[in-house]
Amino acid sequence: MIRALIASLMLALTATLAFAHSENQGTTPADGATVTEVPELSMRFDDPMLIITVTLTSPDGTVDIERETGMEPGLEFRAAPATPLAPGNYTFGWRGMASDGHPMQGSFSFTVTD
Ligand SMILES: [Cu+2]
Repeated sequence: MIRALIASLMLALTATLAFAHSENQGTTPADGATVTEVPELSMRFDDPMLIITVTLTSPDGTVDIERETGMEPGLEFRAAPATPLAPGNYTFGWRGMASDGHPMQGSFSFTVTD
């Protein structure tokens, strides 16, 4: 009985913490979008997020990107491809830390066409 009570309390606590996390409010390009060019890669959050690492990958491997926002937590992250992206499917992955100190990660994908 007590064990079950503790388990449900921990579940409730976990749910509360999950809600406290910053949420990704959208990306450019949008997740799943098909675009003809990618002048900028950006992500928006509802609470400051420290973005620690980002990677852009295509089926051919990792693509160089240049980070435009710094290493301080922010509501928006911006980067740009070092060179124009060739047609193909791309996935942008990131790791960071929410303002409550929890490690976070996510990704979004898009397709570039001629
Ligand atoms: Cu958290």
